[in-house]
Amino acid sequence: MTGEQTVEVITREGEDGEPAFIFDPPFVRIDAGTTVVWSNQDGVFHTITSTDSLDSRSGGGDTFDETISSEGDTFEWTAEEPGRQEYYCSPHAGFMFGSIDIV
Ligand SMILES: [Cu+2]
Repeated sequence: MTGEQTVEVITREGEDGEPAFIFDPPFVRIDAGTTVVWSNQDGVFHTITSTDSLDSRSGGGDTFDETISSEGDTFEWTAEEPGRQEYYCSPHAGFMFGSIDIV
């Protein structure tokens, strides 16, 4: 998804063997300077909490830690530096997470 000004990631309920809730798409590759817009589309309370490693999906939040609790809520974050930013949803940390590759 490089070459875009903004990229949208939605929250939705899982289907067909997916976890109960997911970020869709869970993994994106974008350019530095692109804005990621998370959009709550299932009306379930979610957070978008940054983490240094998806292996430890607790704590974190150093880069961002936002709540999108209702349908239509959004959170925008602009990727400034190349690298990887991983994140998860705090109440659904066991299965709801994503990763942004910034090139
Ligand atoms: Cu969640």
